[in-house]
Amino acid sequence: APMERTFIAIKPDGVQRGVMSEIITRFERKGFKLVGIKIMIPSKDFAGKHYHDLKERPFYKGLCNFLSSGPVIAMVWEGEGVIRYGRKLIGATDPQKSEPGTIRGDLAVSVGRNIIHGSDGPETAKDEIALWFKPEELVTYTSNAEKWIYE
Ligand code: DAT
Ligand code: MG
Repeated sequence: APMERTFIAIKPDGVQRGVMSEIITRFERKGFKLVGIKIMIPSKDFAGKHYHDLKERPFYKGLCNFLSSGPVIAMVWEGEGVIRYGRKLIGATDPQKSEPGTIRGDLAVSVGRNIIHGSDGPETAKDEIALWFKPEELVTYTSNAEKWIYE
């Protein structure tokens, strides 16, 4: 898989529950590289933009209100296959259906409080990174471990 970037956010429930380091650790241990990170409280309008694909869903308003209810850790992670594999690390949308071993499977119980967001494909990754980060907020660097992670 080619080198790619994905947008990952720890939602207000994940921040409040004190699992941000646990989540970062899982991406880091896998071998993915953190290239952007910040903490912010998104406005409702901003949350609406982030979730615009779900505008017609009955839970849209509640979802946007929730995302803007407290601090969010916004991140960009880089690596081969990170978009698809990031979703694997996160687990199914409904934590009742997420496998044990996944972030939602291990750390969450209900769909409206599933603690983390991850881009679902190359297009959304591109759009979400552009929405949350200015280009100069993302860093390009070589990790010392890279030669031990990639052939
Ligand atoms: P994901 O976050 O796994 O990409 P999604 O994009 O379909 O899932 O939905 C975005 C978020 O909306 C999801 O993380 C939690 C919330 N959500 C999804 N389906 C829901 C439902 N049936 N009831 C309440 N909230 C829901
Ligand atoms: Mg989604």
